Amino acid sequence: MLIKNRPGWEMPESQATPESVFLNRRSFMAGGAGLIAGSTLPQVAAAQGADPTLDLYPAKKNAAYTLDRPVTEEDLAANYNNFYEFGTSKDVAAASKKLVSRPWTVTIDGMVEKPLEIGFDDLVRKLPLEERLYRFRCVEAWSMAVPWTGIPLKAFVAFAKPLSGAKYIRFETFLNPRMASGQSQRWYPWPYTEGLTIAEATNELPLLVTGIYGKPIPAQHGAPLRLITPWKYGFKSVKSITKISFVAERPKTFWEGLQASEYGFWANVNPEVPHPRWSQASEQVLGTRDRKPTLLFNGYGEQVAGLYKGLESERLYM
Ligand SMILES: Nc1nc2c(c(=O)[nH]1)N[C@H]1C(S)=C(S)[C@@H](COP(=O)(O)O)O[C@H]1N2
Ligand SMILES: [Mo]
Repeated sequence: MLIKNRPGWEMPESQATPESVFLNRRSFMAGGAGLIAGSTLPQVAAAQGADPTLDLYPAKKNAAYTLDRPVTEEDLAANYNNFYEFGTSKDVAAASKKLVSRPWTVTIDGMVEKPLEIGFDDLVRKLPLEERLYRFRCVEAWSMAVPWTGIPLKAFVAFAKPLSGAKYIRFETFLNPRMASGQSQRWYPWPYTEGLTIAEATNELPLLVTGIYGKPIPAQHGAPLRLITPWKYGFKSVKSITKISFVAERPKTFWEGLQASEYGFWANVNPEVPHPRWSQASEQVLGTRDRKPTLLFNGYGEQVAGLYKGLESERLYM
């Protein structure tokens, strides 16, 4: 199962051949229809230039996760993003199309039984996928509510088989300034990294997200694989993950590296602890004129409050 592929993000864009182009060429040489007739669904999708995981959507809905507000309009969520690799404005959807998300290799390493490099399209078929409605809260005090499709992180951890010494998971985004011009800005500590404790990672809430609105996730939301931790500020939800490492020490995150006085490791949502630049007392709901009061743990206290017993002396909320 060890797949050694030079990841697309290590090559200049001009040299990277997305799998869809390769397969198109093959199906053309084989006479197109002939090849498609004997192929599996994902092969047909890829041969047609579509996402090779398209057949997995829409995934089964998990009805346990409900909302107290309407779902944010898809277009709105897709055009108001934070993805600093492609620019620091909210208008990065067009620029993020430069993201080459196939082929995409995920490295699983550190303190695990067997370190692994695996193609994203293989990984996603080895693990359960489901759709959940979650509220999402950025530290800039805007919020949205969206249907994510993903792998419960807990199931991924079981798949990775961490050793007992592993206390944290560290997530890392690609590093390729030729593909992502924001990464030429040297004052940022690229690549983007984030982390969770193993206890947080094996809680029921975090999702390794592969889709949104019942479809494979588009570039601007962090294709092909990103994290979602709905009780934490949005910056914990690292996009376009290429490496997941199990480690003994608390990893230093991208935002801590940039400004440790403003951003901590835990970053749990709390209306009573302001960020130096944004009060967290209320949030602006995207697409509405509503300002809603912020809830402790973004309303997910029932699921996660227990994780922080005995840690009250730590900077849990920023
Ligand atoms: N790699 C990477 N991941 C990232 C970011 C980023 O700039 N780069 N921004 C974070 C922030 S601040 C937020 S609010 C969310 C935004 O996710 P969305 O654009 O899908 O709504 O992504 C997070 N993950
Ligand atoms: Mo954010």
